[in-house]
Amino acid sequence: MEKGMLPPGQRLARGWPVSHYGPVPRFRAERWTLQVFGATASGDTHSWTFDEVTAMPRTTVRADLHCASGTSTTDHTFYGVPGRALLDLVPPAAEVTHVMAWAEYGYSANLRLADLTADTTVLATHHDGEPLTAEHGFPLRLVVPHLFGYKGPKWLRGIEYMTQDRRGFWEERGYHNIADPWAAQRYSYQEEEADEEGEGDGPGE
Ligand SMILES: Nc1nc2c(c(=O)[nH]1)N[C@H]1C(S)=C(S)[C@@H](COP(=O)(O)O)O[C@H]1N2
Ligand SMILES: [Mo]
Repeated sequence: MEKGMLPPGQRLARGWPVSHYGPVPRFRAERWTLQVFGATASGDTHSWTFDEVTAMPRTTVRADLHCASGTSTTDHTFYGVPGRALLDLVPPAAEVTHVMAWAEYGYSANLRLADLTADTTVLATHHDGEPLTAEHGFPLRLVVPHLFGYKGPKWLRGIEYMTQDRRGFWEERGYHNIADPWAAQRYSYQEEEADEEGEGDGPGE
């Protein structure tokens, strides 16, 4: 992205500050799994250890991150499993329209299926060539660069396939269900003003 190209109402943060709700979990490899569950085509739940996740297909994505509170950080390089690859490994039932991304301590974020399969969506293990730090989501963090940061859970533990939409953690607490930063979709009250394309009129526009 060109310098200065930030979504409306966003300002550049210095460095990469840490922002999340609640404590940072400790990683215990022997207890850790990534699960894909819900409306899978087979009806089965799939579960991988962290070592198995690192054997999945990998990709590198360059991304900017936008927090709904108004700060952005730019030029991140994330490395990890493309969201698309999970769908290939565990085909969803034909009726699946949305997913819930689940993290430690019950944090969750709902996404449209197309958000998970987007080219730049990645289950990241690395940032700028190094394993993620604990504060930024080690061992696994979902990165959805085309949506506000709350759609990208740190400490990711599961993907639930859903046959209808259901609101996640911040979406239930007044934040926008879609969260497109370029449309300034910050708050759930904007959903009522949305037009048929689902575009919200954000503050300051
Ligand atoms: N598990 C979890 N993931 C989370 C959050 C959280 O509270 N818990 N906050 C989200 C929000 S609102 C933002 S803006 C980004 C911030 O990520 P960063 O600290 O790496 O910039 O993490 C997202 N992922
Ligand atoms: Mo955020």
